[in-house]
Amino acid sequence: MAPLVMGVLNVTPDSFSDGGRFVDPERAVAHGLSLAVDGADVVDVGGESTRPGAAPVDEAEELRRVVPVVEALAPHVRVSIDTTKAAVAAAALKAGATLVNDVSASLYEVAAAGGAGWVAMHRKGDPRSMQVAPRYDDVVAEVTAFLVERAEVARQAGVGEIWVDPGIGFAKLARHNLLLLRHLDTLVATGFGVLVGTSRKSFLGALAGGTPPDDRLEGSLATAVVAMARGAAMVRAHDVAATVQAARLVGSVAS
Ligand code: PMM
Repeated sequence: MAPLVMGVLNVTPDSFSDGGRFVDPERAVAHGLSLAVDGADVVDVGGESTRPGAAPVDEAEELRRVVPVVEALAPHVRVSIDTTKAAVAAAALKAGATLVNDVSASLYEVAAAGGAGWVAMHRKGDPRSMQVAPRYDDVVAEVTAFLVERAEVARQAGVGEIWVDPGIGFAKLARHNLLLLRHLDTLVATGFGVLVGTSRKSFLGALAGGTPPDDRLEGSLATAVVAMARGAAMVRAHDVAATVQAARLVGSVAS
């Protein structure tokens, strides 16, 4: 089976690659629908930027950004809510989302209560502090142990669909990201579904000699293919049509 593709829909003024483009709800919904037409299996709606250095958004503002968009998209495509706030996750589930994409790896109780799936992502610190000299003795072992612990707790709490995500670019230097991709089989071997998001991230720009976010399609696809070939069952991407094509190819080669 081809790996799944989660399309990114940031309803924020300040995300690193598409910030400001989809703050207007009508434009956000139109873009979400176009991601579905392009073949996204899930559209990931986020109202707070998680990029390094981003300022926090208050709950009322985040709710105002995401709830109408989730409501409009949910009849047409599976919707995940990218948030670290329990109230936002709960409201989005009520509005029709069925997956909580949780970069804080802490909202499993909301997912359990709403009968939704849950993504646990690894990060250290918050967006303001996370790129300040991240240090690991063994990044693969540490990320894997953290995610397995979170996933087990979520399973005990009654979450039926659990995904784990190494959090590429979250409190990680380029070499940490490369190690996590190179050894993705370690995470895959845990038996939990693995989601990977490399799309347009800064380490791709750095490794390609300084390309800006909009010029990182090649690096995004190359790393998504590596992740899928190593067993990722879902990749998170901005360029959905191209990534779906790559995912189908990986699926055909693998089966
Ligand atoms: N990356 C971003 C936001 N949310 N969620 C998961 N599960 N995995 C990721 O790698 C991830 C995420 C940052 O990228 P964006 O600002 O383009 O959304």
